[in-house]
Amino acid sequence: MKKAIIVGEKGHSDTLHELELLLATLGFETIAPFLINTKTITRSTFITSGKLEELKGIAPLLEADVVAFDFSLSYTQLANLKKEIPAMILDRPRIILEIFSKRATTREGKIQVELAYLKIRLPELVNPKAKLDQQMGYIGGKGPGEKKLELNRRALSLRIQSLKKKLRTIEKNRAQKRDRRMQSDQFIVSLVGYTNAGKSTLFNQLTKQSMPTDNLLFHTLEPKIGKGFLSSALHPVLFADTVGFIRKLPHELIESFKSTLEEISLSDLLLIVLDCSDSALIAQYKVIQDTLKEIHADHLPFMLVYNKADLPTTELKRAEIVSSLGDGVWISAKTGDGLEELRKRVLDQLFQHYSAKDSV
Ligand SMILES: Nc1nc2c(ncn2[C@@H]2O[C@H](COP(=O)(O)OP(=O)(O)OP(=O)(O)O)[C@@H](O)[C@H]2O)c(=O)[nH]1
Ligand SMILES: [Mg+2]
Repeated sequence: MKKAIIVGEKGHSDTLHELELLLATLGFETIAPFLINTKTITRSTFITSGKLEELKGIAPLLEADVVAFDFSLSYTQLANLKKEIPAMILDRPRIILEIFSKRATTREGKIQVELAYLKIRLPELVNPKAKLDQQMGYIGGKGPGEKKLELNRRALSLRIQSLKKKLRTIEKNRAQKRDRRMQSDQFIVSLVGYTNAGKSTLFNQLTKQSMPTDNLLFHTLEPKIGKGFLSSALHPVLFADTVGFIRKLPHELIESFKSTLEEISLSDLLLIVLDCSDSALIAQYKVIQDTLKEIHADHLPFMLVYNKADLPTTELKRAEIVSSLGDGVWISAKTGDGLEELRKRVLDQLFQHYSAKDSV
């Protein structure tokens, strides 16, 4: 397993731990944190020259393969760090992009990732002499499209145009499917939330499908829709499993995935799936709210689903969570506990909001 040093901000253990999970998803083991003070960041190397000296010494000593920054670095900063430190240098957007690139399976997903990739790496791609040398298979090696490209700005912008065009065609098809769904009078209930909260596990329970689930971040990339019953006497509703949210999701990725994400805004109800065993729950909820706003889905009726209730949380902790975030249904998607109550509450909410729509 390759070894990583993670560079993060003092006092931000939650996001550092998350970076560790992101790296683990890529098969890197975190061997040491390296804490810095962001009040002193510099334009040329991000960290101060003193910190850089320290890092230059530590990286080879610990035999680190990677130095991963829990920040977004400019191309110049990355290139300068690369010159000084004998290890692969990565920042958070590139790590997330790398995971997305590994997860994309549909044609649309692949195009969306390539678009984000080209935008993020544009400065270095058009400047091949100063190119950051080989990093991971995708990010630092040959990216999609890069093989075929003359690395010049004109070729790149042509490639970007052509990808956008392809994406528009796929989007049109998807819009048609979606319109048919909207006309079918079936309710659409979307499962949204932070990555790894248990959305796919819950989706599988509700729809009897078998979406892959794993203790990895961004396991689900492309949305999936499945039928499920709220009561045996009623019509099915459509449940949608969606890509998880995360803090500092690269803007280029949100842009590329916007059309997929915006489908969430056409739901009749959102189930906000929360991992109640995660100590960063409250910060995660804030990210969920911000992301929903960004994809224009913050006006929708929603219900809080406190998942992983089988894991230990004291009653006091539960009371604290509810007083900070609000009332919700406590479930375990893993054991199935609380799912009957959840179905009942979903039904009630749909009735309450849409009693005019007569399919339930
Ligand atoms: N203990 C416990 N673990 C759960 C529960 N629900 C999900 N998990 C575990 O949490 C991990 C993530 O579950 P997923 O369903 O893949 O989560 P997700 O929200 O779809 O994650 P991404 O698609 O990666 O964003 C898996 O290891 C699940 O087995 C639960 O109720 N209890
Ligand atoms: Mg999932």
